[in-house]
Amino acid sequence: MSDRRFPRRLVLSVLLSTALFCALAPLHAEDGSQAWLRYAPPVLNGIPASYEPMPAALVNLDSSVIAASAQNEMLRGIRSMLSRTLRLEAKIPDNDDAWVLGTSAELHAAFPEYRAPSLAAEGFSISTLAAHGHQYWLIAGADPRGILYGTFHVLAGIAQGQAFAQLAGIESPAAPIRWVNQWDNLNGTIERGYGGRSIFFDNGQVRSDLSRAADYARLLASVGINGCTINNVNADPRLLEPAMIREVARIADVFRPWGVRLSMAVAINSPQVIGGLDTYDPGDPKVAAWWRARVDDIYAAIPDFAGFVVKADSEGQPGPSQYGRTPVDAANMLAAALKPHGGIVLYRAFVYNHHLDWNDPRADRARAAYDIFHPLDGQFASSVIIQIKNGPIDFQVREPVSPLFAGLKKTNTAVELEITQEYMGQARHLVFLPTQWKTYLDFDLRAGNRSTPLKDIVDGTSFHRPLGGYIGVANVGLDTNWMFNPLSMANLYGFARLAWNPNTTPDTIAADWTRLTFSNDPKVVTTLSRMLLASWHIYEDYTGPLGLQTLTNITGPHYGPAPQSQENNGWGQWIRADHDGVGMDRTVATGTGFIGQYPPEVAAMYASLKTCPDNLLLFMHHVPYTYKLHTGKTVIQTIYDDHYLGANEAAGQVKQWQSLDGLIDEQRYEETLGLLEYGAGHAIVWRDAIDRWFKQISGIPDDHHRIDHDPNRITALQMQLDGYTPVDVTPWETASGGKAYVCQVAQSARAECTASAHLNRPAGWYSVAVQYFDYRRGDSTFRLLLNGQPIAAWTADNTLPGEAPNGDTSTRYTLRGVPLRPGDTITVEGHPDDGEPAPIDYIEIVPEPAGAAHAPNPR
Ligand code: GCV
Repeated sequence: MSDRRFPRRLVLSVLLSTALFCALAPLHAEDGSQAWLRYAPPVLNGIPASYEPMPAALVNLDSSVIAASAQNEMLRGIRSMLSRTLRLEAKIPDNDDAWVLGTSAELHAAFPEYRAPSLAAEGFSISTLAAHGHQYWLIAGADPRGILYGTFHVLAGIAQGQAFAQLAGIESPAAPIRWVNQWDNLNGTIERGYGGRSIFFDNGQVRSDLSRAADYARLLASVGINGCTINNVNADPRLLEPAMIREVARIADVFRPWGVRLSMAVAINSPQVIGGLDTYDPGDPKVAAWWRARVDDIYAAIPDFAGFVVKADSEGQPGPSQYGRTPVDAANMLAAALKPHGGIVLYRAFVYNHHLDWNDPRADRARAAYDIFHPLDGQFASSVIIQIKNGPIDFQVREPVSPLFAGLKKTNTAVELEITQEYMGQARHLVFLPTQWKTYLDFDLRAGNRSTPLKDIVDGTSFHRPLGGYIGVANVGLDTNWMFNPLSMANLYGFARLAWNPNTTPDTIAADWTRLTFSNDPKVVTTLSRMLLASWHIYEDYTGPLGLQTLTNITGPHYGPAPQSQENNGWGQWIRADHDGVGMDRTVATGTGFIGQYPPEVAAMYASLKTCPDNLLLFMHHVPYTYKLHTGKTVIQTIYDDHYLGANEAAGQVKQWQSLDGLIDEQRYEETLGLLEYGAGHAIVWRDAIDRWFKQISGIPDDHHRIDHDPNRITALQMQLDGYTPVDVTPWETASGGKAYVCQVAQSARAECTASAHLNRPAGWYSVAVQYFDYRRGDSTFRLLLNGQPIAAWTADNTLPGEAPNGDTSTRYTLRGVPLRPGDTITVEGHPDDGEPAPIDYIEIVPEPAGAAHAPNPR
């Protein structure tokens, strides 16, 4: 096994010379560690003119550690972007212009003429003031966090080439709770984390070096995030042991200068597991006393501790149901312990039975949260927030908004969004999630037959709740670039922008993030924004369209295609596909009744086939494959076509990125290109698997006869094999004919196997793709030979999530610009390694358009 993320590729041919690559080598390398805080000089149109009379002095009126961070950030950002070192002054100079940082009250005390605008908590105001014949550029916060957020706002504006006057104005956060959850384990792994190991924990302890945790807090603060839950919601009770709390306090110490409050996920059975009690019954006074004592200890070590996140009675986690108690009993008991210190409880509504009866047509996991929590509305303490996933299932590529948001009118709620791309290609596929989240946040649930969009419910407006907000499951790791894929950080940034102001458009988020992360060059901004904005729909097209959910392997790593895994088990992510039709009937009349959980107007819209949107049709209804959508096309043909469309568009994204060669620094350009090329190849795996599966189960052919009829494809079965032998693939649809071809060297005592094809293609330039399987373990090596001449070599050293040939591990290597003549022989030669038998599926030989400038080959 190797920890290398991309295949090591060595192109042996002389098809493209090294000199050409050198000539193309663009800007200096960047590693992504600075994310959107690069503070690169704003080169677009030069430095904005209004920065020329920029004050040289900086005064910080506030003595808090948070304002000290703002002051230091100001010095750092101005130095880096504008090559100016601001002069720190202890008081406002009366003989010079100055930047002035402070709370509104402090500014008013310093400048009696200053009219302090009314700011919500953590809000800020940017303005100028003329006094004593001088100009003062003011960053006023409602409080120290407001000062810090205002400072980052100004620095982000400068980075994007905006004049100070353009930044003037007032901003306040939409909601008080803007937290990230990290699902970090004490052993240093991260559940559903794709960016390396934990920045907090290692080997059962808090890391000695918390510099990445401090950097993370700075990143979070720069976009207004004010809380971070540091551990997995599948919580380890050991986190509450006294020695551990002292260690965790070190994390809180590095968060504090950035205004990020620390929170912990807790296991409800902790009193029994680590407390020595014989029960964890929330109704038992000694259990409540145990929690009170633990909470007192936490606050002694972490005075600004934010509170607890609780996952209980869910996916095997212990919960109050063990004692016949409800979530109210558990949440209110914890709230009683925390409230005297100002702490809160985020109790998750992700509670469901994962042993549902597949044979029961009324059983429906989507109903669970509403069925359990709606009857409890009004009983939760005022410092409890119910943390609800955006949809009723589990972060699928598309779901309706959870009806529970409209069902809790007397309870605080927060929406939980998943930044880490668990069901969304796990940071290997490009999926810009703010586009998806915005459709959820804008969705109007019509509670009480009036406008109640989700964003107004969670910020407390719709039902006049004092608390509420946004939780994003982030799961950054020790990887230098935080999330493995340089483009994935757009999701963390976008989450924060929406949590601050849910009316921010995805276009604005994409453009701002691109400018801050890569470049102000208009071509970069336009091209990358377009790629980001299209990506969710593209991913939906080649995975699970029409409300089918992602169709990934739900009993495995949630990554590659495995539609059958949805069915016939207790997990309840069913799509009920059979020979005649597909979709979950969730109507009240004939189905599970889920639709009846929505307020009447929304329920009516989903219940009627006439008004149910196509993109959620199969989430709400079971229909025949021949059912015609609003587009006039049948369900089955739409499934086929969407998958072809999505895979084509994923290939198009590679070309769009390549158009930025030379405009992006080399390291991030190359990393991103490698991932986009991989993603485009995997989109083909998705397309073929899902279309094959639906063709088989429906028995209805594709109108365009594309499925398994690719004229450019030669399967291993059709090649001349030397050493390669077939094995069954599970699920069958993820390989041609359900077989992979493996090189079992141990059995044959040979070092390599080959698969050859005699070609009779017209003379010309071709690209040659080899579809093979790359397990997490083993680094098999491959060579490609043209008439015996080696033309490429690569290593299968990607760390894909699987140890068998299937949709998780199927990947491709493509060599472009191969000159073929009739009668040529192309050979794939595989050398197994460490139990990975150099498995192959097929080769694909595609003519390149005449005169086309070849995209460079893998480097
Ligand atoms: C932390 C899904 C994920 C789990 C996660 C769970 C949750 O089921 O696959 O890894 O557990 O959601 O949100 O609690």
